[in-house]
Amino acid sequence: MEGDLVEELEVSLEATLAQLQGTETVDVLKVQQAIIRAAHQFMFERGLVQVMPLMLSPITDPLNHGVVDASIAYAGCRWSLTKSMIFHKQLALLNPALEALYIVSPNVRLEFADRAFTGRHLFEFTQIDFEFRDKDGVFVRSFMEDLLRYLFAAVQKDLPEIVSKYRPEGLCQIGELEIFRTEDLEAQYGPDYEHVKSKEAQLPFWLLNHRREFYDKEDPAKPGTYLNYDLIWPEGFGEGLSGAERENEYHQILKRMEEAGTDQQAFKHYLKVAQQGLPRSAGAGFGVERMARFICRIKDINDVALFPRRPGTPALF
Ligand code: ASN
Repeated sequence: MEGDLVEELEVSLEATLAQLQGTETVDVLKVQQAIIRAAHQFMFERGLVQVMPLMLSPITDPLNHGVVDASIAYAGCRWSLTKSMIFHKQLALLNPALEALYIVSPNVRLEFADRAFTGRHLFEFTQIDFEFRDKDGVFVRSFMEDLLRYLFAAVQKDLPEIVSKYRPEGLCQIGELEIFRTEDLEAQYGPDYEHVKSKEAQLPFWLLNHRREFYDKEDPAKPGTYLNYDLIWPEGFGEGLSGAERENEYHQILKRMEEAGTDQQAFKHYLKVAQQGLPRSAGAGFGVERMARFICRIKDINDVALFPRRPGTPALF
């Protein structure tokens, strides 16, 4: 599948320019701007320090699904384009003066063509990624609910015409969000549980316990389950945030890497630091484009992007 294209596409210049000049495209841009502006303000008020994004690093998120490799050789080292700054978030917290941080983080994930028409995948996107030292999932979820309330209020206040165009009923009220576990939903709805539940939901909800990357902490009280959480948008818009308490103990990281088949050599410096002691932390990251897509009820985010980045699909600009 690697390198497969959706079709042998003749990407037309006319269609590309028509999309570039579309009205909805600008609505989405304005919503994204309002989200980022309000997120900066909220983070500042809550004392999170902004860390600048990195686009290249010797280590990046291995993800829990395959993507096309995006790495280059430079200065005697192999650098990967950032898939997420998860490890940099943990490492930054080694600085005792940093207790909580956030990054407006551009990520590149060269997804395969099977994700071309999910409606929510761009192979370049921006996530607002944050991490707290010595906090747990309960804290992070409550923080995110406060942030969501703040962002929705800001978008509603700054862009009333856009909100009423796409959501005449107004943006949903965010209280304490419902919490579900993957194993319970799977038992109830079958393998497509996340999508089915997202479609039937009217409000965002939390989904706990996903089996995925080695850095999400395994529950010591219930091995084989994980202290991670996704925020799922309702109305079928699907996953909008993922986060976790982190695996920070060396032996546990090694065990999880072995289970995941991670190349430990590639992480040798990270592992050395983990051996000396990584801070206990928890955090999450949410996709800015996905939040805007939900707010504007856009079926496919790539149809309203100034510069589409549809998985497995060529682009002109
Ligand atoms: N930002 C996510 C987290 O904090 C990781 C990811 O984007 N894969 O867990």
